[in-house]
Amino acid sequence: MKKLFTTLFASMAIFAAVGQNVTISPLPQKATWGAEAFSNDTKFYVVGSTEADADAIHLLAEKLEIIGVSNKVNARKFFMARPIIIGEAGDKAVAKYQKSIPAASEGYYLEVTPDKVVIAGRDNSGTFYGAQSFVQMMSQPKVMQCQVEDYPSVECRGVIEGFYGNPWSHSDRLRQFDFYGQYKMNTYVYGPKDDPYHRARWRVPYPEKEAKQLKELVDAAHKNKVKFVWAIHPAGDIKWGLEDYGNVVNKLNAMYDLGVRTFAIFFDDVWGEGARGDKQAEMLNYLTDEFVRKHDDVEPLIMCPSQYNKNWSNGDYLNTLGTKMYPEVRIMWTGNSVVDMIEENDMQWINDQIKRKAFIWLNYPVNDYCQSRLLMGKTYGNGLNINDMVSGFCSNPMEYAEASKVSLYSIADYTWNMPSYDAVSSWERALGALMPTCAEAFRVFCENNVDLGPTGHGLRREGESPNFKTDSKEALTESFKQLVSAAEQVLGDEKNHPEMLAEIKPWVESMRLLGERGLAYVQMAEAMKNNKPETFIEQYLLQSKLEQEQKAIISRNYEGSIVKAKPVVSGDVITPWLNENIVGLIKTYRKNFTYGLEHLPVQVIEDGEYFIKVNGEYLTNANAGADRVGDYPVFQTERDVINPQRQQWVIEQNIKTGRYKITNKQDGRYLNEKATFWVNKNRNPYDADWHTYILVKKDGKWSIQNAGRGGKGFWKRDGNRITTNGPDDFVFEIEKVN
Ligand code: LOG
Repeated sequence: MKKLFTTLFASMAIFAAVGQNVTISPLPQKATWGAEAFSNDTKFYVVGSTEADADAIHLLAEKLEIIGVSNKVNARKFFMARPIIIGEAGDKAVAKYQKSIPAASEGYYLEVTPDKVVIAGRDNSGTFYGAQSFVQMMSQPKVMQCQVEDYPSVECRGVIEGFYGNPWSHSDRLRQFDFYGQYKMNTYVYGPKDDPYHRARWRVPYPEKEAKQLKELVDAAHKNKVKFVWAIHPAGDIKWGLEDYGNVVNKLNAMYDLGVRTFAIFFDDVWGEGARGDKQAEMLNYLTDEFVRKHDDVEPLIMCPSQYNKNWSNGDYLNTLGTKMYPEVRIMWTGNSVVDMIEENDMQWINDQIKRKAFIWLNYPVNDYCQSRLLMGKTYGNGLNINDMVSGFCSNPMEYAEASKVSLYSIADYTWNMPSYDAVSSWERALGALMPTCAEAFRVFCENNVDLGPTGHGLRREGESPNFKTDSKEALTESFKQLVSAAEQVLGDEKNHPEMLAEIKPWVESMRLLGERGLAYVQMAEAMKNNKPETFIEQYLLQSKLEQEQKAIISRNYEGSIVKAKPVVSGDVITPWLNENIVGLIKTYRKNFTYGLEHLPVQVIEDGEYFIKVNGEYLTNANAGADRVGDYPVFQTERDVINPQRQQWVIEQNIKTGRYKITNKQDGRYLNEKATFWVNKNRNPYDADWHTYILVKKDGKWSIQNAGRGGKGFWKRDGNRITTNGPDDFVFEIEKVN
């Protein structure tokens, strides 16, 4: 995290000097700022429009007040307007500025003085980006004098729609392309896992309607200087050999006819035959010969390997690709694991393996593996010095296209100007750019949707819910009120960014209810302190009702939706805190009051320390090893008099969920759903999907039953240990330790 803050002050200082918070995003490579040049209602005429990039001219005409075109500066008839002199290196209009244009492709020179604007690109994209920068300047209160020399750090910058779940809609994608154009991202890889014509039915051509829409997308992307890379995922059932290679060529040709000029072949998430490196290399070479080289306007292929991260790489696979596949084929890479941030050493390693610069597929902010969470936090952790080590850097986002823009905005910043990237200030600018009329409330929302909790992929995001303070009643009230009022503001701002709101609404609603539950909790605590059981029960019931409402929320459920999620807000800070503290209050209340107990959840066994026995034998932690996972406890005939704590078990119940936690008194390890020891403190055995069981009592004996994804099996004694797939056996004797 430290890295996050170091460059912030440097970049703020530049802005402070000219009295303006935001200038150009992504931050330009070189910029000198002067005093105010003119006001933002200035009219312009364009010099150079016949030769300059048509998309740039179109953009200026759309966003600014352009009253005409001219072939020279100082055109009399436009005497109230200022000239925008525009063109690419070599064009007549910008000949005078030739030397100032950066040499790098997509670079541009932008000069603003009180009497003119110069936009001179290295190439068409450069001119377009120069125009975008100027349009941004014109949207700010003051238009400052400047000289900007700007160019990208990374060659291919952008997004890979590569997630499982609901693919983006047509209009989502159209809005994305405008956004990429605006923030200078030049690459969009089309590879939604659940588009059947991309993966499951890759041999089948798109039906007419879908093909027409794709054509529209390709055109819209190109207008924004975005390369539309169409990907095919044949790996699931590919038959190595000419017949299927021909099927791929046919499909690529069909996509070529729709305007696609860059193509990708994916082999991720397959095992067995489809994952063979030698065959993949053979096929990619074949496609290069028989398809790419048959066209003079098709770029080298991009491929996603089966071993696309270091954790999953073994044997000779990467080396085979590296040596056998034509060097121009670009190879994708997600890092040291599936979900990872990328640093210099990691790039060194993979580039050595594949003998070329890897094309980064960053699995952030994708949430297809943690669907209850929205990832709205800062995009941090990638090295700031890897720009020359990558052939591309694309982010795999969430199925929520608008919500993903918080992170994509930073991906644009990072890939355009890597050395100056600052995750904090970039995130701040994103909030203002995306939700300008409720940026503060939106900020609260984003701050409370940061971490993704424990997942198989291991990525965590720091800094969730920074304003959550629990040290006093006032602080708590303030914290919960902030959630409610921010939610209400965002929900009330429907016109601001309706597409964004439509996506995040379930999470915003959930945040409001979380805040209201918190306020009810504060009342419960107060009522108990002041000896008011009626108020306690009343607030408890209110809290329960709000919780039911919260639990009933599901993410958008439009027609054709294949994935629905139950939103979780502040899943690692406020939600668990509140749940635990409500349970704590209820337990204390039970001990001290009698009023209204029938409304509260029932405690079946009192929290405490117990012996667990079967046929008079004691369950014990066979070997102490507080850090060992996967051992199992065993039975001993005798009472352990030397280490009595080995046979003692702390049994606690979360009375709201009814689930138990059984921990060994001696070493603190808890039993998971397999009745083996678990020490991972990040998993809460009360709530976690897996580590969950309940205790049931009948005729004086106890049964332990799984209650999570581990199934509904009962625990039983099996030889010297316990297994968890038994019948409905009441075999346990549970005896309080005195
Ligand atoms: C998939 C990707 C998915 C992501 C995150 C790659 C190359 N493939 O584990 O489609 O969105 O992880 O769940 C993947 O990342 N597989």
